Amino acid sequence: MMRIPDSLLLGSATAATQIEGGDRNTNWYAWSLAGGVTGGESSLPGADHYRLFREDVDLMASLGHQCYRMSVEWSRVEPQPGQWSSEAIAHYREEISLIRSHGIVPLVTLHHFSCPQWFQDRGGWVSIDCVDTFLRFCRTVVEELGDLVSEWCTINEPNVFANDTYMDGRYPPGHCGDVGSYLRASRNMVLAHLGAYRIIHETRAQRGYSGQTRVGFAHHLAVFQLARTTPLALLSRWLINRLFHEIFFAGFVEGRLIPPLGIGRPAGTGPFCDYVGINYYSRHLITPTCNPTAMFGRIGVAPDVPDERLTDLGWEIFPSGLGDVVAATWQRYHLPIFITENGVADATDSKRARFIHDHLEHLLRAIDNGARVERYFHWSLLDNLEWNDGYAPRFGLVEVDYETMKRHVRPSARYYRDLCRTRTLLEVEDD
Ligand code: IFM
Repeated sequence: MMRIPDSLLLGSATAATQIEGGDRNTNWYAWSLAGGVTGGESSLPGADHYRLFREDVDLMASLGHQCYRMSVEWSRVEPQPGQWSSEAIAHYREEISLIRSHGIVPLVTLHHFSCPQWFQDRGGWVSIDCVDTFLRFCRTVVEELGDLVSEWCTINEPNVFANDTYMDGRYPPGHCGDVGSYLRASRNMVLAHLGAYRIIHETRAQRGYSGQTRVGFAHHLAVFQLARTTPLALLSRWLINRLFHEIFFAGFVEGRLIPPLGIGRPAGTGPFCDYVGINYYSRHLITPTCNPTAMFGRIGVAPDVPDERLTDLGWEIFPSGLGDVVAATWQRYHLPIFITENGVADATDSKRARFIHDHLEHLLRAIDNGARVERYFHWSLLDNLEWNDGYAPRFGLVEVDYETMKRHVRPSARYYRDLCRTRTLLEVEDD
């Protein structure tokens, strides 16, 4: 059985809007009221974590987690432009202190798909002053929480966010095929990351906060597969890769704007990232199209993938892809890697333990081959609001009964707990 090196901390990840509940200031509240979530569900209940956070932190500690990725909700901390909520800040201070009291290392995300409604009303990530507005929020959060948090994630999955907001219409304000906004928002998020990187380092240094400051972002990396390697298919994959992966690697990690985002180095010389965060879920089959509003390719699943290798959302389970994206990212940058997300929608919990085992197996092989991977955050600690897909997809190690908000530890969470405790990739007992 493979050993899990001590340098790799194992834990779980969540995001505020998906679990906290009770926030009417987030843009997801209005979006859900307007029917943006499947079945007319509301963002309001979440998993009631804002109220139950003490219980949830105890739960993650009892499950042996060594690190925890969470986000702070911008709309709670800054309910009106430039007005800061002392209640929200005190809440997050209490939650993070509790996490640390269990010896769990927190990683805090500053932007995870949601924003205050007022920010969206002003144009969101395509507005003229969005970067400065976001940086004002970042500065306040780091001033208020920076003594408790040394590891930060500026922006979660800028590629998925820009795609689902401006190309696919799934996230508020729901534009479809708006290539101009996709590019403008992506460019603004690059600039926001570069500014936040500097602010977080400067603020923590000026205030003498302890712990090594580490700032990165969470990049969603997909494996793209072609049915046939025709010249058109190869071109299509190149274009999708450029628009979905490369412009963000260049911007966030290298501090470079590359076409079609722009040209140049807006923030001088680096570094611009202390680690690269990878969110990995699946492999996608690309069918070429000449349509720029579909990024020149339609994404799907190969027809020969059997049911047992599909998640409840119909995504292919493809564990070797994690090893491949980690190896490629390590080769390219030689920066520490955090697996900021990896998980499966699996309501019956029949696939999750095997999913964890197989992905970790490929991750450990990549580590054996030299990649420096320091965190693995399983997505997710709890069942949660899967954005426009509502509450039906179940990503949690811990099941949430949405009628009672009671938590039930799934068998896979116990399996994962045993990995955390034994530091060994234990075999899965299949039924
Ligand atoms: O739930 C999301 C998360 O918010 C971002 N990454 C992918 C997850 C599963 O779709």
